[in-house]
Amino acid sequence: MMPPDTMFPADLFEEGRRAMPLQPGAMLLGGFASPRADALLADLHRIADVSPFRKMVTPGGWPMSVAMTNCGSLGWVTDRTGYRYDPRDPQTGDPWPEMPETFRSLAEQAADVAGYARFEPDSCLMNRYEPGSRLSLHQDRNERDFDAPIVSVSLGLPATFLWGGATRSEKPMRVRLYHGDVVVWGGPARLTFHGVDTLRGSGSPAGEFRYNLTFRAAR
Ligand code: MD6
Ligand code: FE
Repeated sequence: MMPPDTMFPADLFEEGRRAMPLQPGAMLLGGFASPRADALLADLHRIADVSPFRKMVTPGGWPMSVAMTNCGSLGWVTDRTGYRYDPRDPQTGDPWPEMPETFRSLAEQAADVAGYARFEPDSCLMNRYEPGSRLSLHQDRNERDFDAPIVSVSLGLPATFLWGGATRSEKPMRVRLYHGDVVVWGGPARLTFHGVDTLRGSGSPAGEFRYNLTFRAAR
């Protein structure tokens, strides 16, 4: 007979990993991406060789402290004219690199485990944080519909994720995100304010950057 604990969904995770709800609709899947992290990073670097990380300018004219690029059929961009999804990399003039199968399957499986079946991402925004980088509280609302969840994968240096509320003024909860952690959110949590606190260097074997992949159905 199978030992009873092989019947729990937690069996999908490696030993010692955890799944933790942040609020209804939002779940932290601790270490979900860890077994595939090397392959994800290899694909990330391959994409960045084609469409490099760059510090985009906000509509207000300030360069962001986080460097960004994209893969998939649409990429999130910001410039003086505003925020939008664009099928081309404005820097190269070419379409964004294709979303690799490693990325797509991870995002679909994480969404599924978190209760969002049939997630079909068409966009992956890739963020690169260096020590001193931060991302102020925001909502993700440039996608066409808010029915699809967002899947967010953390790689490299740990960071403190700020998990706020339905309004900007709610004091955010602080959640430490480590290499291999995945956060999935949607439904009642889809428009929750969130951000990333100033990244601190650590001289750790995780390298000099934190990377974050956010998968969306943007179209
Ligand atoms: C980050 N993430 O973790 C920034 N947005 O680097 C986001 O802004 C984000 O993680 C929507 C959904 C998940 C996220
Ligand atoms: Fe966001």
